[in-house]
Amino acid sequence: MPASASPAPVTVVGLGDMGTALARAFLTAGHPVTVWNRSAAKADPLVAEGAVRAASPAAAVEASPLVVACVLDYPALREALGSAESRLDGRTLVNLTNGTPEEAQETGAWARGLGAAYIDGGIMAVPAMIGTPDAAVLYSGDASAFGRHEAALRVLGPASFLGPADGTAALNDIALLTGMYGLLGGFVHAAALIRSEGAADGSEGGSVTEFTENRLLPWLTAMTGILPALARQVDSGDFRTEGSGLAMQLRAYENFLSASRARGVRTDLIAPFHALMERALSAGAGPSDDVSALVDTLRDGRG
Ligand code: FVH
Repeated sequence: MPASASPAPVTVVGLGDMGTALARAFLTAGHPVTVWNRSAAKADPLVAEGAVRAASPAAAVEASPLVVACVLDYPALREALGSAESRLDGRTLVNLTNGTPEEAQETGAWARGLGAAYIDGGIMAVPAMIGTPDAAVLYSGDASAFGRHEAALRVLGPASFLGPADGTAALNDIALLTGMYGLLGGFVHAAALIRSEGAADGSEGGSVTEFTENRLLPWLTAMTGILPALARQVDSGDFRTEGSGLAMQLRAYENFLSASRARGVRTDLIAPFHALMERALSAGAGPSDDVSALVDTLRDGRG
């Protein structure tokens, strides 16, 4: 956007927690904002802040060259925009709804078939972070449409364009979230172990707060440092480690399982990793390979 140009009109479809935060960020940045939500009352606070309430999805789409949608899921998106199909021609649809790469591809084909440019996105933020430097948003799809609307999209937070394939942003979004849930799963299991302390004699379990602040956080923070080396092993196919071979890790992991069982802590979260290590070793991974070798074993599950 040239320095002198005024912010372009934006339509936001879907005013749940996230859609409301998106619309508010556009308003704060001075964009004329038109909003539509299935439950119309959710637009009231934004209208009080200067947004225009569209009477229908079609009117919402017609109002702006840039339509940002953020609803529960892709079926909801198609339901929301179904009656606006004839108005999408010439518009850019930026879909920030969480979904699979396959859904992104189908939706991209649908939007292009209606004459719209399509950009799919993944929001790596909670609503309170929108409009701040902490709100990373991933995009992929129509590169020239992204270029045309980049200034507006940067209002939401730092924007990364990952390439022309509709599904790339969704795949990266899901990979990042599965990485996060791995971390959360590890926390849940570790906390259950700490709470189990003293359970046999009926006394109160250990303090998870004390454990987390003094030991878990420093440990995990230090351990994130090994990820780039593991990533290089995955990319190169050379999984050999100088420090922590799979055979040693498998033996230690057996202790994690027995100590958990002895304390009545379910192993649902950690047992699959043990099974994967066993599978990798019996499928030919070397005893001195690192856990990076498990990536190939996991990918055998394709199809
Ligand atoms: N909130 C978050 O922390 C995360 C952060 C990362 C990205 N996610 C994804 O963003 C999408 C929307 O999430 P949300 O937090 O806004 O979700 P809700 O507050 O539950 O609002 C849901 C909106 O979807 C509308 N909606 C649902 N079904 C339909 C439908 N069939 N037709 C039209 N609209 C529909 C709903 O409308 P209403 O119930 O108010 O009438 C809300 O506007 C989501 O993909 C997250 O995974 C958020």
